[in-house]
Amino acid sequence: MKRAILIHPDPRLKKVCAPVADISDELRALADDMLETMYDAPGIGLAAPQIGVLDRLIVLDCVKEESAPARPLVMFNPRVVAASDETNVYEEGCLSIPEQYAEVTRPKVVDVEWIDRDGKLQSETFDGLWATCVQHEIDHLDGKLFIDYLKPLKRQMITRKMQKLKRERARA
Ligand code: K1U
Ligand code: ZN
Repeated sequence: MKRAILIHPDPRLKKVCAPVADISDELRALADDMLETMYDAPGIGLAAPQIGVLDRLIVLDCVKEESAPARPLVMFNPRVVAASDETNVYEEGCLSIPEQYAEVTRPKVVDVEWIDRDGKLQSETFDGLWATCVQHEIDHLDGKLFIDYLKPLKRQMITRKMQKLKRERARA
């Protein structure tokens, strides 16, 4: 089932999410809903707080080529265990901040550990767009948005645009 994506500013997007204890069928169904919502948007990632669920759960699929097979990843309790000194600048977007983009600098390569949908501990090294996206999604679990990396004036400008967008959507 497709879920509604929260738009910034929303207090739920500023909360630190709670770790999940056991991987239940209910959590697996939530992950499936998040993948459906992400692909429909379309996006390359989604974090549970973006649909109002304050659990440490993210999904991502950064395969861009139409001809390549999809690679949906579901990560419970993901954490960056190592990060490169080398950084990468990427023009990021966010499904909770539609049509706003800005350059963010992050470690280029990260090692991430997480629990998969079968309850198994996984780890992988991510580079390039995958590394940017997984860091962006883990930030969501800590109540952090990509605009928090920007100068206050730019962040305020984007926040005001989103307040206006929300007012317009509420009227429609
Ligand atoms: O977390 C989110 O809101 C999803 C976000 C992830 C992200 C994008 C760019 C850099 C870091 C993280 C998005 O998916 S925004 C949409 C987007 O980037 C995209 C949409 C369709 C095709 C390709 C990219
Ligand atoms: Zn986002």
